[in-house]
Amino acid sequence: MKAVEFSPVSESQITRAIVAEFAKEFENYVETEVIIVGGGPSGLMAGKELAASGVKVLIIERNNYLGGGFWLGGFLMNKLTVRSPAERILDELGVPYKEYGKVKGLYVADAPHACSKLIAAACDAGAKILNMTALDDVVLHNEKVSGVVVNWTAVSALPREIACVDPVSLESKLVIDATGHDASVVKKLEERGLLKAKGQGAMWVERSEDLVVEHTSELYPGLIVTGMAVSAAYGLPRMGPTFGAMLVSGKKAAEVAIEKLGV
Ligand code: 48F
Repeated sequence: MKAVEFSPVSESQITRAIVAEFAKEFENYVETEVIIVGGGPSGLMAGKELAASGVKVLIIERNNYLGGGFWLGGFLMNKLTVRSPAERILDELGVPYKEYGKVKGLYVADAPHACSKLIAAACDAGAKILNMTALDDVVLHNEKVSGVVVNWTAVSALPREIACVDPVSLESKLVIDATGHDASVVKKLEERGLLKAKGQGAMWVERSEDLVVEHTSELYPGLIVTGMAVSAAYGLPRMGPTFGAMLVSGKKAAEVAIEKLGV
């Protein structure tokens, strides 16, 4: 290999590049059309679809990594499954998969491959991401969810006595709860007696996926639910390690948002 000479850039220039670009983007996204809380399969899918339709969309994720439960099929095994017709979304994302043995309509794909393709698709479409950022609360104007209150994950993870740092607010026309089983945004409304989440039901794969998609909707003015947050809100059965409904529900959440925004 020939000697490689990198451009002569100093430490301070690198720091300035990070700070300046982050601040510019953050300032731009302090007000946005849609905020998605949770960067798992349903949130990423909703973000991709919204951004592809020209909607200004920000995904908030408390972890450093995106993808939620989509990196693993289940039980620490990195093969994920989808049931028909969700393989069409794998086609759209360019994820290779195969039908499992003689079980018609059950497809298997490599989870890291599928997850990285979905993350790339959301970014390529133009969705912006704030990772290491945790939901602290909702912004509520005239009984409508109008944004989120967030803090750095590192700050929210520390005990109150040593991290008394006020969070900041981001305004949006709509918020999508894509926080999975936690249904974190829904819980903020429940804490105030504004709605009652039914809690997740027991496992029943055959019913669960259709029901999650069917119930993907605006749960409270300004708040749309998608993915497993739908199950937690409506008391639907869980589905375990199969992901078709997460992808289809993310698509439907984007459609609901687009209709509400009148785009
Ligand atoms: O859990 P997650 O993958 O939710 P999903 O999109 O998909 C569920 C499936 O993975 C699986 C299943 C069915 O296939 O049962 O579990 O509904 O992704 C949720 C994301 O939200 C983030 C969390 O780190 C994860 O990446 N999240 C959760 N609470 C918060 C949050 C919060 N308070 N603030 C920011 N991010």
